[in-house]
Amino acid sequence: MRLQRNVHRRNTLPRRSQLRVERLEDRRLLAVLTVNSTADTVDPGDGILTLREAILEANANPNGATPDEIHFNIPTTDPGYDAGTGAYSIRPSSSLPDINDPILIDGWTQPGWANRPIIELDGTNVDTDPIGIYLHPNASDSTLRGLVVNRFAGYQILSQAPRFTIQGNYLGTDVSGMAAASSTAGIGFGANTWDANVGTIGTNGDGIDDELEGNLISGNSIGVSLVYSDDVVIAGNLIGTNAAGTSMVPNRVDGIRAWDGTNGIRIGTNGDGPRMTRSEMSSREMAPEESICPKLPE
Ligand SMILES: [Ca+2]
Ligand SMILES: [Ca+2]
Ligand SMILES: [Ca+2]
Repeated sequence: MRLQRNVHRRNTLPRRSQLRVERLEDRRLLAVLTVNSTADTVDPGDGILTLREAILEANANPNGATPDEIHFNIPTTDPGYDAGTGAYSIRPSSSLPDINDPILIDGWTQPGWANRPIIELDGTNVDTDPIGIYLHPNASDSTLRGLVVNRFAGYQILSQAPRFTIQGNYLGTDVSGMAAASSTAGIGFGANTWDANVGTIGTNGDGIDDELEGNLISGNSIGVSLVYSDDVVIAGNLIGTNAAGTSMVPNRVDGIRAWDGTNGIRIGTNGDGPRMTRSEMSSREMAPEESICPKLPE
């Protein structure tokens, strides 16, 4: 219930905030913040930068529409590193700060990354307001890339920010991408947008890194949920399968659900690119039990 209340609160943020006039004196150079620990501490003087600290710092540095960037360079000596999986697991003890300024969180920067995400954000220990990453309406033009986000009972990712990009992530699976690692408590959505117009979930089809930009969104209750969010493209993803696309890791209720008040959704590409047919494959062939609801009745 607490989750619902908090989400409701977030969903009733004043629309005026999206129309805030940018104050030029607030513009600064973008910051690149390199996370070097899986810890969840906030201690500016300890010589390590945690993801929580990086988000706080990025929020505190208003930078217009040019995102700050959060990179990763976590050593293999970190206790969150698993040599077996090659992944680095961040297990916050409470939900991370809301992101309220444009951001690029880029898991592709972690040394050892090789075409699959190895930075895991694991919600096992988050009981209150369990959202992996939350983009506040003021965090427009943000990109969340190359992360494994799992085991949050609410949303792995919740975006209320316009012009968002969610790419190259595993949402709802373990770091191997071969098994579900979601929460069966709560609602357990993969990527949810709410009043977040214009966005890309998956590839942008520009010919650069397009295949890597696809997300794996499996093992959730609903994989992708769109609420009051117009003009969103969902393309090049694997939804309801394993990372190899060889077997099903279903989203238990729906693969993609576009709720009422959502218009202009495109699933798959417009056909003028060289490939990016994985969304179509996953929804039509690999997981035929998954449904796509274009518009639900009120
Ligand atoms: Ca620190
Ligand atoms: Ca910032
Ligand atoms: Ca691309």
